Amino acid sequence: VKWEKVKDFSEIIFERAGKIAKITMNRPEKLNAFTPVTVAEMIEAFTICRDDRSIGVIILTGAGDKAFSSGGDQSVRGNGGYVGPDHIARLNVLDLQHLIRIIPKPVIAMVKGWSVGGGNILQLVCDLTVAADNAKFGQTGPKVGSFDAGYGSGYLARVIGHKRAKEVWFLNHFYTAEEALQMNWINRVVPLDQVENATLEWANEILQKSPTAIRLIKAAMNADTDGLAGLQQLGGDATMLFYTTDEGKEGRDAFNEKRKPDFGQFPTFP
Ligand code: 2NE
Repeated sequence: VKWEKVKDFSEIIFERAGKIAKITMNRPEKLNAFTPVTVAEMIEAFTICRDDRSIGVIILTGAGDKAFSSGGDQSVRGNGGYVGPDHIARLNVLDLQHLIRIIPKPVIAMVKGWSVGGGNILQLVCDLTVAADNAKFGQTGPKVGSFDAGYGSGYLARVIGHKRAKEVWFLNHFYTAEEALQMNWINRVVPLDQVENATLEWANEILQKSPTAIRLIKAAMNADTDGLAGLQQLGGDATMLFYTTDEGKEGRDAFNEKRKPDFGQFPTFP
């Protein structure tokens, strides 16, 4: 596959090949630990993917073979969050997690090497995970004075079960790709040299399916775990579809034409 750069960034690489976009955290010397800049760039790239109708699937990965991501860069952790060039301490990775949940297109994590801390939560919130056989997964927060009490714990418990999620967080062990697969933490394990092909194979299979069906399935599954915020997303999708119907347009047109709407002309389905 031939990747073409979409836009220049300093701490990520943003490319596409046809309808597939690839966002790569690019700080391999720190095992792709993220700073506020890395996260802001990822938010921008995901937002471009969201708005671009010609992109159907997004792959999130890390540069090199040693790591997907080792989480928040501890060397820029200040008082109350991670500090970037604007000197503001922030946890903008939480906004990125939410964006990955609501973006109405499948996001596939392609994991090579370490998937740790806040980096592993990014893998968790992706819709699917394809891992290389050298991948290792774990949460280190309590070792380094941190934790993720949002998706990192509640959603992790939904995915791998409460006992396992507490084990992960209380003991901070690392798990091999095979072990993570057994725990239903990830979807698929392949040899390292085949991980990109395997990920692309799934992305291309998904691209053959109805994007609206996939969008609604993603929103419905997330609504089950995301409470009102999830229902808002699913409800927004219902509104979007309703806007495309003659019944929806009748309400808009009647208002603009200063007449009474005639909704009686439309069928009600059982
Ligand atoms: C991942 C792990 C176990 C790998 O160990 P190893 O021995 O294979 O590599 P090494 O030598 O530790 O790492 C290579 C270089 O990357 C840096 C290291 O300091 C080292 O740099 P040099 O000594 O060569 O200069 N590096 C690795 N991870 C880093 C990080 N997160 N921040 C800054 N530099 C990092 C091992 O590297 C490890 O345990 N890393 C730390 C994992 C961690 O605790 N991450 C933060 C969790 S908290 C979080 O992410 C978070 C959250 O909980 C809530 C909200 C937002 C974020």
